[in-house]
Amino acid sequence: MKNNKFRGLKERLAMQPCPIGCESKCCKNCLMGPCRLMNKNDVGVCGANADVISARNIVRTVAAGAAAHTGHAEHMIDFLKTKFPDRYIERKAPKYLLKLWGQLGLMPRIKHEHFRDISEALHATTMGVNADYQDLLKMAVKLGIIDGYLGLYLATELEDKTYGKPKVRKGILDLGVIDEKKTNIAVHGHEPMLAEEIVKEAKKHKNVNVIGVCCTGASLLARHGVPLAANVILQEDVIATGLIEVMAIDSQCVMPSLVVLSECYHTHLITTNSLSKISGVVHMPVTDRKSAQLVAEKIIQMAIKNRDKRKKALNVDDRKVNAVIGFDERIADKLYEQLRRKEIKGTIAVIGCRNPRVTEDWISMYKKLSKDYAILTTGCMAFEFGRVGLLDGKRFFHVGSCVNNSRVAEIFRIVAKRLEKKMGDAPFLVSAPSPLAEKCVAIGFFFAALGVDVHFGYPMMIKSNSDVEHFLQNVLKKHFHSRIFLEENPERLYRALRNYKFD
Ligand code: BF8
Repeated sequence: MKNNKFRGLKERLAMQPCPIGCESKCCKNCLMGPCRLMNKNDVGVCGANADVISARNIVRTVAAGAAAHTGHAEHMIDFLKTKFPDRYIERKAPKYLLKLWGQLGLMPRIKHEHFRDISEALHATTMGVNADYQDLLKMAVKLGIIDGYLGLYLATELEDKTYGKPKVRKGILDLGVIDEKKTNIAVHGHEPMLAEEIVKEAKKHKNVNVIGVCCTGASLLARHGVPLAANVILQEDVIATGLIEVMAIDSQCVMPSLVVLSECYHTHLITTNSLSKISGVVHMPVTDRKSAQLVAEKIIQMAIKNRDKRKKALNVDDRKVNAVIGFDERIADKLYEQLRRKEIKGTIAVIGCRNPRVTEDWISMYKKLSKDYAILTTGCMAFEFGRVGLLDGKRFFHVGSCVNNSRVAEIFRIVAKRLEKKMGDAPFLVSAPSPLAEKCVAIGFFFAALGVDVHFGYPMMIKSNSDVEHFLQNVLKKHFHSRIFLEENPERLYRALRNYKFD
């Protein structure tokens, strides 16, 4: 059914976020609520105080993020019909961390059993189960470890084995990579199994242009130099060019708004992951390499046919920017040398989403900081640096998609080892100035568990002056040498980092 009442992202943003939810003082874990704590000593109907509510919300957020990343790895395992690796975390993590996590009771269960840890986090946060905010936050750290190793590391490793490692080369990005003269197929999401087949198949057709969106796009850019059209906030703009014949969706960060929008144009939306169906959208299941290849062929034929249906009035955008892309852990040695020679003070990984609620100019702040620090970047933030021409491969390094934050963790691990330090004592910071998805919070907890300080630039449930904040700063510091902190003002973070003393 045609629906011409499409309201774009900018219009929808007029709906203000709930200020109580923003501070994580809202609980809807049972039907006596939702309870909203307005005053200092308020408690919910069940008696849960602000710290318990906030900690429960954090645990649920990290559990959801970890479920998405470990789900990504699991879908790769199903797709490849391969086995879940044995003792994966034990083989990947540094020994001193395994010892520490063991002492603190944070070692995830082995093999597939980590899904039980995720389900138990949901159980623990249901009404009337765990009301110890410290214990809950410890659970969030454990989920972070699960997210990092059994999500980010495992997904990246399986993808690298199947599709190859990235290569340092020139790439292009921004909406102008959509080519008016060609048949355009957008691949959008995070799990690149179908997109990889589409890229392969498209080589047989001279006039087919494959372009990436979000992290499926970032991974194709890093591995094969496939042009990247958009990050999360530009996904609607991709369709609004009127030049996209098919958008093939796999999973995660896909706005449901695309359905109504695509009806305004000739674009066919196709979902392909059984978890990620959208009502009103044709579903073509991709479950293994054979089905991926067949669906890829079908989609290309469908796109070629659909090109004749393009409407005349098109919002063609010709912005496109060159970038140096395709970095991975192989730059660790170079960063170590730069640190040793005191050419840089440290390494900052600017990761995560581009939340349209965040209007501060973080990019200029990091540009200034890049005089003192090497900047690694992934996901939607990497796209933001690319758009303004900062991905030069000299001070700014594009390290791929969000699951490729495992490459950041590896770089940190290798550099710290060469410095003969623990990661918690090396000059590293992870900064997510504009988080949007639960996955981004899970990644933050992973790096905190590794001992790396983590900055968030948007109030992802970290309320100032609370016991939760105290835990995330001081208790983490004591055990891991890390802290998770909120700073919404770029200038303040700049001043703090310029004179930062890494201990
Ligand atoms: O995994 S950065 S909005 S696209 S969640 Fe999503 Fe956030 Fe973008 Fe990729 Ni990552």
